[in-house]
Amino acid sequence: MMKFKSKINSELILSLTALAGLGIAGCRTTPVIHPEKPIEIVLFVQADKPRWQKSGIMIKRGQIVHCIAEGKWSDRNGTYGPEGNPELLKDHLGLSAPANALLMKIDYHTNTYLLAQVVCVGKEINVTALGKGRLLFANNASLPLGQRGEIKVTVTVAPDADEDGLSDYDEITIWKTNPLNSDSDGDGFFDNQEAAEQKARLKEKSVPPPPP
Ligand SMILES: [Ca+2]
Ligand SMILES: [Ca+2]
Repeated sequence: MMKFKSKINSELILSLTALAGLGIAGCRTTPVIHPEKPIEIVLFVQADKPRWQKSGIMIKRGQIVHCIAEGKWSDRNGTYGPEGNPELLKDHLGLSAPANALLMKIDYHTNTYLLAQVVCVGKEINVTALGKGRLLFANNASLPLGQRGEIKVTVTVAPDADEDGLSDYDEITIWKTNPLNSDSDGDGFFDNQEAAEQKARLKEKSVPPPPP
């Protein structure tokens, strides 16, 4: 059963966008919709480099950074995936990160200070950027030397005009919600909550029932 009460088609969204644009023209922070499909960027993160590695990707505030990491790396204790070894918990840059885990952060400069904001850890991440800057990756540098291998990371940076955690592209093409309204049907639940709920339901259905 579809939860969404209002299915807004793309044409209507474009009309609404035009109206919204007229209504708040002159406002300094008028959000702009980017309906085009975001580009995926593939890069490799080395396991034996303890420093933050540049991805060459610039992030703006409000964009969604989707990151999928795959592959393996090892240290003298074992071989791990991007999620690391959850039994070796370390306090890393204020995060309780699994040892050897892939870490991602956005770093940006002001006039005199370097501000580092660690945004996530793990093998699949979807976060909304709270600041702008370069996207950097690192393994967990708190492990002893001797790590080797690399992990392939696929990054998609997608604009999110209403900052509800769903990209403009996904709202228009998948969820049929309004990319300028974080609660398109006005029922008090944000679009990303409703999308996550629907995804979970679809996943449940795809799992075959246990044998009798
Ligand atoms: Ca959105
Ligand atoms: Ca809603």
